Amino acid sequence: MSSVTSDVKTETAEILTRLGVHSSLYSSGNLNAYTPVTGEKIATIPAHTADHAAQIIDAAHIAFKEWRMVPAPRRGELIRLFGEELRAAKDDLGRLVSIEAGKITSEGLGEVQEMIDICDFAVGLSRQLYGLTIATERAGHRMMETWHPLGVVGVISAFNFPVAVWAWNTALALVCGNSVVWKPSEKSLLTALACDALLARALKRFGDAPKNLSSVLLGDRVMGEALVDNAKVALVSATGSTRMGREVGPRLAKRFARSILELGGNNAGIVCPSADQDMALRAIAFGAMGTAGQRCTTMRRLFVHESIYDQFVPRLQKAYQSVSVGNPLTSSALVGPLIDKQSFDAMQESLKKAEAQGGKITGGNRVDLGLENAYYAKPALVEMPKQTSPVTEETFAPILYVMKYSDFDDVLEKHNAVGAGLSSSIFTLNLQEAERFLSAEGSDCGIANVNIGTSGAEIGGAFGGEKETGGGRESGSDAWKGYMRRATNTINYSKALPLAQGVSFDIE
Ligand code: UN1
Repeated sequence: MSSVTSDVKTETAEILTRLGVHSSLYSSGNLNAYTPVTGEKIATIPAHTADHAAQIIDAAHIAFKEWRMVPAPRRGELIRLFGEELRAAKDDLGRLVSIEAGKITSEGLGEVQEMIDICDFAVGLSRQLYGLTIATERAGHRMMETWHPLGVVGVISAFNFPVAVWAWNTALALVCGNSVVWKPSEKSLLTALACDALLARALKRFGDAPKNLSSVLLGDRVMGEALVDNAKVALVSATGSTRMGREVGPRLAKRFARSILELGGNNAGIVCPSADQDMALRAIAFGAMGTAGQRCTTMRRLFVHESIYDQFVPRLQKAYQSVSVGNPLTSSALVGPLIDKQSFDAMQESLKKAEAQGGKITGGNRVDLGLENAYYAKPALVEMPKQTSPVTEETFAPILYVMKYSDFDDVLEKHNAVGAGLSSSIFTLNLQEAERFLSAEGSDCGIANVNIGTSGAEIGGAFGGEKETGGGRESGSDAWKGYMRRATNTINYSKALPLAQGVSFDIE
């Protein structure tokens, strides 16, 4: 085992060197970096203090003041260069994501691709920060909207998408004229150092960007609090649990700061009588077992129509039994490790509760790879008699609760009867069912799909969800507006001063 460990550790150091991270940044300090692949410590990193955080935010604010006056298409050039750096570093950064988050190779690479995609999107956006021109009721007047940068944007990200979520926020924030301070998860510090180094390369090639345009805050929740409570931080975009959001949201609201919250998900699928079952099977397998169930968008609940239940669910069980679980660095397994023991324990706890509620479990056991501190688990499929706890809560692990339904209205109601509202999908070839699912009385989630799973969204759409998911939107569509402030401008080019609403106020 020690040779496996030292292999991973050595490879990590080699990757970090190639990505431009100096060894002094990860060879001593009070924060430990682990790999869930072997469960071993692979680096130690110095933590920032609250004083450092205040200085970093001050410096970012100075950078913002300069950056906001740089023309947006020129700001886009920085992101274009960053996209080039990411393309060149894709294999290394993807591998580092696999090492630090335990993702299988194609998902590690896919995450970096998501960064590249958002860079392309943001470059185009840098020439499209449009405002409206609006008809006015007054003669000789023009009314328009102007979009301005906001200030320092704080990004708080989670371990499970350690690089892509930062990139969604940073690419948009920077083309919109903001500076960025990032507090990554304590479980994914090395990928954060790597992203910072790659952006530094792009900044160097760019030439004249202000110093401290983008920084990383390394540490525990105190660093997150430093961002949340600092008046110079205009917006905090936070990804994590609903519990975290319940703390962050009100604190930001108290000082009238903006927030983009992307919190828990309890995403469901509905398999209707007319569904293409082969397609549904593949989509559900990826949605529920992919990334070892550690996506915000992971499918966690499944409703199957009673007329096909006995045909479809055994096929799903078979897929659960045969899915390969293994070391993502040395095998072609489809499911890698859980992030840590805490996560494995939470999974077992939920399975125990489900069993007590009449759940019938397939899988869910620990897979022994001879690595004491690594937590590999067979994904669990649990047939539930009813949607009781723990089905109604998010457990960040590969558990799919399956329930039978008979009536479409009833299943829509059950679908929406949980706190979270991130992603959802329906499998049907029936147009009425599909359209009703997407209608106002259908899915109440931020993402609603037909004949594809709940996870794996493209960057072009706005990403986020309703209710306890927090309501924020990141990534594509017009999510950029969340990173800017809108000014309504009215210009009078007449020689008179007509007042709106016909008000008269004539002084002598
Ligand atoms: C997350 O899990 O926080 O839609 C983000 C998806 C990915 C993003 C997930 N594009 O699954």
